[in-house]
Amino acid sequence: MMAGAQEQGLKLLVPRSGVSIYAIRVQMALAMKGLAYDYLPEDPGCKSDLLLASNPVHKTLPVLIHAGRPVCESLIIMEYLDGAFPGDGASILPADPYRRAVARFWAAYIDDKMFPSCIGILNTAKQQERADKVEETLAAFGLLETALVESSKEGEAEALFFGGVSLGLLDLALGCYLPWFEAIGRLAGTPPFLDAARTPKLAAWAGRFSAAEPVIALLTAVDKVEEYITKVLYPKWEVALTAPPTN
Ligand SMILES: N[C@@H](CCC(=O)N[C@@H](CS)C(=O)NCC(=O)O)C(=O)O
Repeated sequence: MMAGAQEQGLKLLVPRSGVSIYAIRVQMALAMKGLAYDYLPEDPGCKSDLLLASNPVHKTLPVLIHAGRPVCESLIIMEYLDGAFPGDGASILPADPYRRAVARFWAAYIDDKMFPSCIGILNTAKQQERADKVEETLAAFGLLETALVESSKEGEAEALFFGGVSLGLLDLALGCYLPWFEAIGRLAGTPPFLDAARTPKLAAWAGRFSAAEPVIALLTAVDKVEEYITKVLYPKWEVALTAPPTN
């Protein structure tokens, strides 16, 4: 148990692998708020009674339990932490309602469209399908470059992050994927998706994000993600990873 966890009554159920995008973004949010919690690693292949009782609908991790009440879905957990602990640490959501709406919009886009396109590259041995997924992924990076430029127009002149001068919801939501984008690119043999020539602002943001507190201590190493994809997720994508691309 981490110091102070008992007073807050916070427990976090996470996958044992340590590479979960969704768990890590919540851990970053907890660190930004300065909140202590009990860290409860789970084996997703053997779901505990606590997980099944806490998240009976999706049965996924992470789950936050606050004073005995479960909160599910990583983006919702991050928002909950901001609302439930307004006076603790840094704010995660922008104060301005419009910026909040924009951050939520892009966070949902990244989870629902951008990452599925990217990981979809490994999910097919068909050359055309792979090329389409690469194209979709690059287009998503282009859209986020524009979103970053737009968000800096809305905010402070010195904006370094989507959240402005400090990290916010969208920074954490996107940033947790950085090692995954890199690992997928390596495994698929594509040029890096994040390219300083194509998306200069986003590339610079990624550098700042990866070096920021509390990200630096929590961001997964690319090698670890690559190993997880090949060793744990590998059976699912055996064909795609072993067969040469076909038409
Ligand atoms: N949309 C969910 C995604 C959570 C998710 O996919 N979690 C994975 C681990 S990273 C999981 O629990 N997988 C086990 C399963 O789907 O049964 C969130 O943001 O929390």
